[in-house]
Parts: sequence; structure tokens; C-alpha cells
Amino acid sequence: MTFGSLLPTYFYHWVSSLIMRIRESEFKGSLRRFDKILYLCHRNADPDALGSGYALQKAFGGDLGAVEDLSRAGRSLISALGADVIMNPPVDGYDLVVIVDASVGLQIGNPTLSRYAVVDHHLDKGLLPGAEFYIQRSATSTAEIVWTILLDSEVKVTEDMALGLLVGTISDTGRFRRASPDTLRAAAGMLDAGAGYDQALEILSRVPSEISQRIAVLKAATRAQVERAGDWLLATTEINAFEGYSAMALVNLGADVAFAAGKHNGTTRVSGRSNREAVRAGLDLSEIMRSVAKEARGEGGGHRAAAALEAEGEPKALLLECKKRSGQRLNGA
Ligand SMILES: [Mn+2]
Repeated sequence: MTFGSLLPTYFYHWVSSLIMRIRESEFKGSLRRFDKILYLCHRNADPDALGSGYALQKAFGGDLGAVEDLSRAGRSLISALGADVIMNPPVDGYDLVVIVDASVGLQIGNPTLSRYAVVDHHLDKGLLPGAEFYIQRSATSTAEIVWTILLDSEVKVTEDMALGLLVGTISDTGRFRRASPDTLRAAAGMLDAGAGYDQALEILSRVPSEISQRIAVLKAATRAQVERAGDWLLATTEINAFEGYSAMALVNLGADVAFAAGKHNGTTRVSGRSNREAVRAGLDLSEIMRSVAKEARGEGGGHRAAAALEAEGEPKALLLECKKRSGQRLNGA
């Protein structure tokens, strides 16, 4: 009988999880056993995941991949960096998969992984027990952990690597609202390495870059009608393209709730957006869109603060109905 078989399983897992946990300075050495490496980002990959994965890929070699899709800001970062991201990469084609910015299998689509590592700032246990090694500690972003890995490995950090990490840091800290002293020290290092703060903010900007989009949004604003319902400002507008952007722009200009409607091949599309205060007051645009659409032989849904519908009927009538129900909801009727 071996000594190991006398130990309860959970104790064995606890001990082995301690062994697998490594420091940032040990990351480079831990990769040495593996040839083909994939840095894998979670679903709807954000700038923290992609910027971190990109910097690791550039520093130590390998491929960068993501599951299902990229977030809007993630896409914007990838095009600024000119990075290649393999969507839904075949994980069994790699000797090691390094999961970046996630610790739970579901977030990476539960693939069957043979050998993998984790680098993350979320504190879920999920994937840790089966990992070859991992770095997991509380930090305001994974980018900060990766920054320390690069410094400890004495890697030459290029401008692009620093920019990716800076955008990740800015977006995960809510533009430094949740920054710690460590966050700001890391960000200063990224700036020293050549990342531009203005460029990082531009990558995260929600202002549409296409001229057609900007024209549509400006037209939507000049045509907007604003109504006051109690303490709430409700805006409606008609525009035959970029309804979602237009509604969002009206909220950014000061409306609590905004709806933009346009006609597309005989059906009308309405997009709605609201600010946080309206959601906190109980507004649920997905429910409003669903109910308005149902009465107009259409379909609607989405999220509480962002929803849309497509239905039969004139834009004006549908906008009026959306606005009326929002006002009633916000004023407790
Ligand atoms: Mn993150």
C-alpha cells in the first residue's frame, strides 16, 4: 500500500493544487516542456482577454484563439493591433492550451482539454484542479498579471503588446474607476513601453467610425423629439439605418430612454436604449419591445437596457407605443 492511497482524495487535490500554482516569474520556465501552444480567450472575448493573450503570444510564441465570438471592444482592439485570432480553434491540435482571463469551463465552451494552464484574475476554482499549472490571483485585470509575467521574464515589450495590455486594463477597471495602486503602476509601465493613452481610449470609444454611421446618428439627433414624463426624459427619432447606434447616441446626449425607428422592406425596426437609472427604476426594454411587437404581428426582445423589435406598422405609431409604455413604467403606472 502506498502512502498516497491513505490520503483522502480532497487532501490530495489540495496538495496538488498548491504544487500547480506558480508565480509570474515561473511562467516562462513552465512553458518549456511544450512546443505548440494556444492562448485561448473566453466567449465574447473582451480587451482584457485579447490584450493579455496577444501579449503572451508575442512574448513566448504560439497561437491566439477565442471561443464563439469577440465583444465589440474586443474586435476594435484586434483590428488596431492587426492581430490574428483563430475563432473556435481545434484545441486537440496543441500541446498546451493556456486559458486567459477565465477559470470556468463554460466560459470557453467546455472543450475536452488534455493539457492546459490558466492565467486569470477571477477567483473561481473551476478549471484549476486539472491544470498543468496556473497563475490566479485577485487583480483588477488579467492584463496586470501578464504585465508582471513579462517583466519577470525580462521580455522586450513592444508598443503593440503594451497597447493591448493597457486597453485591457482600462476596460476591466471601468476606465480606472476600480484601479488599485498596482493597476496604476502597471499602467505607467505600459505607457513607458510605448502604449498611447489617447490611442487606447480611441480603441474603446463607442463613437462609430464609419462616416455613414456618423451621418445617421447626427440626423437621428436633429430629428429627435423629446418628451418629459415626470422626472424622465424620453426621446424618439426616425432614421432608416443604424437605429441601435442612434438610440444609444440619444441616451449619451442626455435622454433617459430613447427609441429609434426605421423602415426596412415593409417592416419597421425599432431599437431602444436606456440609462442605468431607468433600469434601476424598473424599466425593462426587452419586455416593452416584446409586448409592443406582439400586438403588431412582430417579434421583439433583448436586454433591460437595450432591446429591439421588428413588426408591421408605421414607425410613428410603434414609437408612440414604446414611449407611452416606458413613461408608464417609469412613473409607476
Ligand atoms: Mn478580465
